[in-house]
Amino acid sequence: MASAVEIDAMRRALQLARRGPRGLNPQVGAVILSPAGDVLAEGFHRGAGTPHAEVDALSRLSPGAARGATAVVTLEPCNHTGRTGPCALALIEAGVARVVYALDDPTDAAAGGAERLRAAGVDVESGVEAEAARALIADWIAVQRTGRPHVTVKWAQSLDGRAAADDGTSQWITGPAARRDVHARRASADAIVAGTGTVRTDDPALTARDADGALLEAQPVPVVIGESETDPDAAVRRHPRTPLFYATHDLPAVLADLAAQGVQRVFVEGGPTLASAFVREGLADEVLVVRRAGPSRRIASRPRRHRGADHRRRTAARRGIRPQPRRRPAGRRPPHHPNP
Ligand code: AOF
Ligand code: ZN
Repeated sequence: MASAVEIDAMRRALQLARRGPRGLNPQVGAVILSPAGDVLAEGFHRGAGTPHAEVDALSRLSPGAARGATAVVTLEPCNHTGRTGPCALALIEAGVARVVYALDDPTDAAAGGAERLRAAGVDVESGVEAEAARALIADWIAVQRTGRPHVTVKWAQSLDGRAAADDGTSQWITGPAARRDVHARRASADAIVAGTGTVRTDDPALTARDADGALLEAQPVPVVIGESETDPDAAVRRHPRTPLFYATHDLPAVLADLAAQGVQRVFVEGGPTLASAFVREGLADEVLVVRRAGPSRRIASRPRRHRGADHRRRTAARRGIRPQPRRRPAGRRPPHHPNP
């Protein structure tokens, strides 16, 4: 059982973890406690290629100072040599007597640290504050599982059900409340995606702003997908971060490449062509439908009346045309009857 002091230390380690960046590696924090329960050192991971949280904490201690200590870490100490060496070994070599961690490492490459520690005689306990630790790195865990970032598609729809006004003025399709919400969602993404068509017609800045229009500090990277060229003067080229251009329609390949660059969450902003491509290809984890509606007036959606075959036949007869048979979904074709 973890002691109250260890649980407190884990909460502190979670705070430390949040100081690190989202990216290719998970955010991880560590606290080293003396046998009496005093904090000896703290550490956190500052991103791929830099020391892991445990090693960062140990590096703040003089040699031998961690002998008999307890290491409290938000993720199972790794067991592999990646960009850095195995943390399990570093803890063993420092003489740590006990390790308390929150979550098992979900990757095949790095897992096994707990076993290695136990085999070396270290007392190991897992699952402490696991839910908070999981919530902190949920997006990173999902990327490990799926190989691509989480995708939210913004689906702008006017009240007549169309995705954009015919004159291309689609940037005003949302009400003020919806625009605020969209900015909040932009800011919580790691990348904002738009198609070349939208960049051409709407010239969006693809920046995250506050209610007064001021740039927020954290800016997701702008991503432009499509084969038509982007104007050298396009607003997106003045974005505080260098935009990524993908001259392709291969969306899974784009997402895999973004994941390989540490992007965990993308927000697909525009426009209707790109949005429907993400949805059609089954790549949308979440669709955000925003509609033109005043801030105080709620507009209930009116379900479309389902019109049966009779209605279609009557309408067609009135217009003097022969109705086309409705296409059946694939795989549900009627048995084939050859002509006698
Ligand atoms: C830890 N402590 O602070 C972190 C861990 O390529 P590397 O060497 O940076 O290893 C990255 C992997 O290590 C990463 O995918 C994850 O499994 C684990 N991250 N492990 O013991 C840490 N950030
Ligand atoms: Zn490690």
